[in-house]
Amino acid sequence: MKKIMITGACGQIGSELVEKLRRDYGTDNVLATDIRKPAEMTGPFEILDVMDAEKMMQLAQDFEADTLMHMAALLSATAENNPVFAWNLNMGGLMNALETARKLNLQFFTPSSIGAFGPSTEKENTAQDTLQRPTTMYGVNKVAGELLCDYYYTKFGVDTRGVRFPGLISNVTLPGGGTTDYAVEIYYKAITEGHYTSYIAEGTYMDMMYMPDALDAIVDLMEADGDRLVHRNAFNITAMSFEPSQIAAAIKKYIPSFEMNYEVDPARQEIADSWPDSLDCSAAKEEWDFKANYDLDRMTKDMIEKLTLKLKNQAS
Ligand code: AKB
Repeated sequence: MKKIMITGACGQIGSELVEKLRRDYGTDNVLATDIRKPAEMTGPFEILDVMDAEKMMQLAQDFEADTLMHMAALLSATAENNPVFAWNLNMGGLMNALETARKLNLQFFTPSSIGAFGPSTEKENTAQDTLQRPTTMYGVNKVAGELLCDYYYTKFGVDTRGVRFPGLISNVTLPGGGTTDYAVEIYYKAITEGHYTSYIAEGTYMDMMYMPDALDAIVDLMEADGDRLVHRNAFNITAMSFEPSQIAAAIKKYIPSFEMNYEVDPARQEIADSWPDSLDCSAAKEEWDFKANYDLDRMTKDMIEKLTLKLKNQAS
């Protein structure tokens, strides 16, 4: 990767990915694109609606990109509220990005998700290759996306790569419209209000990962020797699996007065119930040495330190 173009650069992953790639590869070698202009951004930026195939191609060509990272997508809860728009954006955007990669011979990354599994998949230690019958529009998009990326590799030789992300937790950009968002919101509320009302029920396990591990995983996979990759586009990766009372207990270690109660949102609970409790990520370990450095306690300590500082600075 020498000249990298990113779609969805203002999103939860995109905003931090741009910063990391600019640190690693040089500011001018990373073109950030999004449908809206960010409040702050130093370095190349262009407005791009991923539905605009022509502009996507033109921007990649003008930038002389050798890599395209397609991050723009609607998350699970938003997609479920607007399935037709989700299909059009998630699949239309992905097709435009894959065609750009094919025509310009770009290395390609796009994320899949734990949402690519459904209620008939085994819940624990979910295998890399297993039954995928998701019951959400987001899941349907993710499975179709995984297959499309495989297709572009086998049919056209595009160097497509991807992971199935779990819920991602970060202290920089808030996620929007996901089912796992509670695991980010809880830290903000713990610091600002000392209290959080969880929309996910006690006992609901989902895989999670701290953003620094997610960013390292993207770069490690993109830099991995292609000859070692058997799966390419949909590697299970995870760092931890927990349910709401466990994250609350981890926060209580650092904020002893923190309290949590529950007001379950049936729509997001149904999505969470259809997803795995924990993933088996042995294929990612074997094929490109995936590892995660943050467990729940280490992440919680870092989140509370960094967020406290950030919220204090914002207030002053
Ligand atoms: C969501 O909750 O929709 C995402 C995901 C797990 O893909 N965070």
